[in-house]
Amino acid sequence: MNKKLVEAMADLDEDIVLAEVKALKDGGVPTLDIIASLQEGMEIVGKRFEEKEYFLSELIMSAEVFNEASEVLGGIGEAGKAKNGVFVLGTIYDDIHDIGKNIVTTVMRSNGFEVVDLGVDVPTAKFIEAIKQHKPKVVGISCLLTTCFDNVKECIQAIEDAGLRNDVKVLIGGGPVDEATGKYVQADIVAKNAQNTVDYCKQFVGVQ
Ligand code: B12
Repeated sequence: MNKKLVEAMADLDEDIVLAEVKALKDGGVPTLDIIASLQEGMEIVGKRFEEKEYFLSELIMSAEVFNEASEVLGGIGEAGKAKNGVFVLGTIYDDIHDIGKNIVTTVMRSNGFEVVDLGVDVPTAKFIEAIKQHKPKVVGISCLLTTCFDNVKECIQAIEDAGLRNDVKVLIGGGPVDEATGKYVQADIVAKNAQNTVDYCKQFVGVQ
């Protein structure tokens, strides 16, 4: 982790974040490592919000700084040829967080997956429709709100009720999601970051 970048992100110091991201990028630091530091800074933003040191305006500001930093990074990777099959991904209904999901989308595309990104606040029916239409081997559900864990559980149960659960592996991810959440919602895998997601999906589709 780059301490200066983590702290600047946590302090919402836009100028330092952008300068540091540029310096790291120019110094050849891998994009995903830079994102990991930004993500750690966002963790601290979240904690400060919980502790009422920050308010909603700071959360909004953090998203803006993160998105600007992503622009400095100039895209996380080129979309490769989609040879590894389809990955359907969306943020569960009632949740509009999409920064992490968008990173996963980009990194999966640059690793040869065709990503069908369903967006945010995605209803269960839309996941099921997309599974029937695109026949993915892996489905990803992003969830950043503990209040939405039951929605994820309901969605995975509905995939099973539709007779599709044996056809797909379900990966979940998002800040507060952990192994216990994975068990609760009956997901196959919990991924902590975009690189994990790529590794698991490659395993599932049988590529190195
Ligand atoms: C930025 C932010 C916002 C922005 C979101 C902007 C956007 N376009 O996404 C805004 C301001 C809109 C927002 C709103 C709210 N937020 Co908010 N937000 C955050 C914050 C600070 C950062 C999230 C983020 O982008 N992190 C950076 C990305 C890169 O990390 P990530 O999402 O975790 O993604 C990585 C991995 O998790 C993984 N991943 C992510 N998704 C997926 C999916 C799959 C399938 C896989 C495999 C992997 C994977 O890969 C990603 C890349 O490595 C978090 C704090 C936190 N630490 O999470 C709070 C946080 C999630 N928010 C929170 C809250 C409470 C809210 C609000 C309810 C606030 C309010 N009172 O209105 C609203 C909810 C609105 C809604 N209905 O969704 C709480 C949730 C608490 C809880 N227990 O549920 C948090 C945890 C803050 C806190 N500690 O209190 N928020």
